Amino acid sequence: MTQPTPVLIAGPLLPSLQTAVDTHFAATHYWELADQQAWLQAHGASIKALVTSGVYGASAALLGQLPNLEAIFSFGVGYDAIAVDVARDRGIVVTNTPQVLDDCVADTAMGLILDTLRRFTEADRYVRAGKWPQARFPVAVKVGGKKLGIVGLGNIGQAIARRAAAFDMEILYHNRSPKAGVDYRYFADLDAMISACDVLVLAVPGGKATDRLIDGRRLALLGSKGFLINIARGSVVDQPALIQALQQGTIAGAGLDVFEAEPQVPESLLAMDNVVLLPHVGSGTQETRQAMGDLVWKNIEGWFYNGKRPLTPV
Ligand code: 8YV
Repeated sequence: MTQPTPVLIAGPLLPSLQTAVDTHFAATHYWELADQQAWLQAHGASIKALVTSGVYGASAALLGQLPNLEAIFSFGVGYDAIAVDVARDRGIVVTNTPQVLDDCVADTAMGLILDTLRRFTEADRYVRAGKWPQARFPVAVKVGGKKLGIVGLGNIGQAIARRAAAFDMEILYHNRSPKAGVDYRYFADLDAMISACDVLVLAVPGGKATDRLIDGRRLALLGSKGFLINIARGSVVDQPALIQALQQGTIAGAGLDVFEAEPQVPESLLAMDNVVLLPHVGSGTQETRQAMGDLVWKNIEGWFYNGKRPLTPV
């Protein structure tokens, strides 16, 4: 009988995925190891695959201690936390979970747009605090008719555009090149789009190419009536500059599902009423997380049981 293949699991997975990996492989739970360094020195060379997520990632340092790694299977679409350059150089395949989460992430973006402009969460706090009998809650900002500027019109960006169009928003977008088959207004120049829009939504991948793309100067272009929505990565925004812009009224408000150093959210943001803060729940529904887990498993199957043919390599 052949021995099960040794794999490393970076952190706790969706239970059904974890059970599948534990059942079919000789799986080591990295997060449960008392001495990770000692374990890597003794056993790192035996590991053929790493199962991880967009959150746990796979650092260059970790990959350096897995010299015979063949594949990295990640739960999540974003792979900015995975050292893909190192993987490419070594011929290690990396897979992610595209498309299956587009709808839920776009729903989250739309929810943040509605909540941030209409101040629903703030209004909920107002009712709970018993303030309604004393005074009416102040009026908010209408969503319909506003210009939505989408940075990154990939699958998620397009799903956001479709939803926002149904709310009668006018769609503008900035992308490396115009998208075929859409009639939204294209801006080659990001600054020009930010100056033209009322609500700026970030739907680009994280990583070096987009690091602090939205800085203090660009927030000033968004303007005192403008709103920022981020469902991409905290790294895309200069967070201290955002906090300053919110404090000084340089922009009107923000809806954030992602932060610079998750799960830490600065006190200054917690103290503000004109921000809606979510704990990175963009893809977080039972259905979508199951679909993501199923896709991770299909990639594992494709690699190990179907001639090294993963379904969704990056
Ligand atoms: C997380 C995400 O990866 O897909 C992504 O890129 O940001 C999320 O779906 C997920 O929460 C991982 O646990």
